[in-house]
Amino acid sequence: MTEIADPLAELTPEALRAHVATELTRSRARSTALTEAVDEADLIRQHSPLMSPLVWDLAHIGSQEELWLVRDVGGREPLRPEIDGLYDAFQHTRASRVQLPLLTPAETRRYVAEVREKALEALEHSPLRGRRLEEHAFAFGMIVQHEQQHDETMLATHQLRAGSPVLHAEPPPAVPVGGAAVPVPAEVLVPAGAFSMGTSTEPWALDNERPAHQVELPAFVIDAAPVTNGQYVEFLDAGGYDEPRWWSEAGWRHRVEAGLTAPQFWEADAGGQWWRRRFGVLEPVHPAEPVVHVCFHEAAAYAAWAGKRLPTEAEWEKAARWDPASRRSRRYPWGDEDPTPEHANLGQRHLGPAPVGAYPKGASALGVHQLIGDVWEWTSSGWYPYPGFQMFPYPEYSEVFFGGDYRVLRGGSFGADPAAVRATFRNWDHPIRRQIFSGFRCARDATPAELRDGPVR
Ligand code: AVJ
Ligand code: FE
Repeated sequence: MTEIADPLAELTPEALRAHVATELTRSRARSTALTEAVDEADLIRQHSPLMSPLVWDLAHIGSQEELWLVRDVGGREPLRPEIDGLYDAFQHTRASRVQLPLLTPAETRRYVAEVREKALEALEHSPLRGRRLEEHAFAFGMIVQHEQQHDETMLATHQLRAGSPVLHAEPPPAVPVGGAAVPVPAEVLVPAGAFSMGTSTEPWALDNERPAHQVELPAFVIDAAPVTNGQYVEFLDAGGYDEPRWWSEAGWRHRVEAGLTAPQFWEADAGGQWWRRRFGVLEPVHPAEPVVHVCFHEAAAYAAWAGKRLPTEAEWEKAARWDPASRRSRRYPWGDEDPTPEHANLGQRHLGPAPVGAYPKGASALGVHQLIGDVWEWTSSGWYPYPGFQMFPYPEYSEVFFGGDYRVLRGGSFGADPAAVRATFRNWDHPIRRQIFSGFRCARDATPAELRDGPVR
């Protein structure tokens, strides 16, 4: 059960530098598009107390880049030390950032451009080996991912923004991408046994994904696709939101206090048809698309109603990575190659999840679909370090959040960039959050009959 080789190890320093420069440029193009889509007033406005003003995210992207690439790797003096505190996520809550004396949009754009210029100089001068921070261009990869993560956050802010649409993209594919349709079963049986979870070789994997370690799991059954809007409507129609027995105690309390009646951004018309508002467009809810904008408690309640449960994080990762033929864990469900548009709905190519069955080439070795892309998937697992965890390079990315009330999400959404998603990637959030692009799939223990005969479909 060996892990795959480091995919960047083959690159010459020049090729690695070119790769990093491309990724930095691609991320910045996205940040620019997200912040040029709206006017000045919208950039500095607080669209929701859950989110920062867009102009804060942009300057914070620059601030982190300055800290790691310009000051640390580049060894340069601070460009604007007086603003460090403003853009430190730990000094100010998201709700309070709108009141800070933030840089104006024009100052912010100048600042991030200046930082980028100096970061590219640091890229020219770094040997990209030696120090662990520079080995395989890790610091650059970390900053690319950080920018892409904040771009997804800004996309969630756009979703909360009132007013007419400003973002545009091709609709998600209505037919399977890149080939013939593959029937998607309801469920897949994952055989009992050990698998390698996490990674010790993926060069840009963050500290919380490390190290690779063996995890032994009993056989279990997992949904072959995320739960769809159509399935979720059945839960609504069955009165699921009025039945405390499907909800945990904390979940029911939250359901009542927050007045939850359906996924966020949904509304029913007089005829009982569900509509949803997405990036300023009101559309009928599409029954074949994965449900999105549900919190952990809603996901867990649906699973209980369906006679199932949420998968653990380990179950999700085994379903995604374990290849019974080679007996090893892959980087992605489909293999070790980086994602292409035929594999997964990532990178804001579309402004929503694609219908179930859209990505036959993205299925895992075990036949589980759409694990990567479309929607972040809630798991039942809390946010804990793996055995052998070593904080790197700073505690505020992962470590300070361990052990809280957070739940782990896996897989990445349509708004997550390929650079910031892998089958080992771990996300986390409060169980009540649903402004993120969150959905789920269900799992259950295998029955004795399934253990004997294979899955019942
Ligand atoms: C990994 C998405 C939980 O946005 O809070 C961004 C990523 N960390 N800047 C977050 C992150 C620092 C983080 N999540
Ligand atoms: Fe950040």
